[in-house]
Amino acid sequence: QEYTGIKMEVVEWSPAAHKVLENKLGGRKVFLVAATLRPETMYGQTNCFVGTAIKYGVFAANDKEAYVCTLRAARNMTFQGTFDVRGQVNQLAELEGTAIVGAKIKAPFSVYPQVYVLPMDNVLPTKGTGVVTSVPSDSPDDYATLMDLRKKAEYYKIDPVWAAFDPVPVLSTPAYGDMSAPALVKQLKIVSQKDVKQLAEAKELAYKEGFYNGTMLAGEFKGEPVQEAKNKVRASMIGRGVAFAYAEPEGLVISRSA
Ligand code: ZZB
Repeated sequence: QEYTGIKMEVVEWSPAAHKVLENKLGGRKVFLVAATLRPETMYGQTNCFVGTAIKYGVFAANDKEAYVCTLRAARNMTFQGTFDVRGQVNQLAELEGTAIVGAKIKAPFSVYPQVYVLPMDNVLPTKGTGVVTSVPSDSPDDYATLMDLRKKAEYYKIDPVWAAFDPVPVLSTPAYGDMSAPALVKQLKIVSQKDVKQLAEAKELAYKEGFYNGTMLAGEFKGEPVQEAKNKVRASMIGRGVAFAYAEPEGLVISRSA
């Protein structure tokens, strides 16, 4: 599975995370790394998700940068030229998902330059980096979760301000219009992130329609078919240093929809 690792620089930590990280970073900038298969949708990021029951590490990439992801992902990265020392993990600190929630981060290429980290029930610790960037216009899971969080901010222990960025159109498809996720959530009568079965189906439909029939509505490659824009956006992000290739070894990929 070839993902794109999106580097979301932390601008402001929650007080809990700040306390844990004090004196541990050696002056490094810290980035949450989100693994995505849809780089062309990054224009529509409204937030980022972590799992509240997941433990994350802060790993030194080099003298200037550190990445937040699962230990499992960091181990994979050590063999992919992501860190300056090959085969070796240099963990600077450990953070609970709950401590990362509320952090303010940069969302590269998004129409919203800075967004917040929110909790999601269905983040798998065994897939990608354990950090998921959220595009509620085109990911049914992200849309359903964002709506849950808005409806029950107190229950999810979030400040409503963190979930206030609205979905924006990124690509259009003949079947689902300008925003496939809300269209599919409605069509399949999905009411919350707990509807995992229907969400898996919605994801499949959104993927296929977006990839084969989608046209870009935002960004550098506006007007181009998604099939062509996908790798161009990826290359553009990598070229600007806001993303890198991240692969998952075959056979170890556990899909959320499996
Ligand atoms: C942004 C995005 C925009 C995504 C979209 C999807 C969509 P798959 O096909 O099952 O491998 N993801 C990544 N890591 C995790 C994780 N640990 N737990 C839960 N979800 C995760 O799914 C790959 C996608 O699942 C990734 O691409 C990421 O969300 C999420 F418009 O990144 B995506 C129709 C989907 N649209």
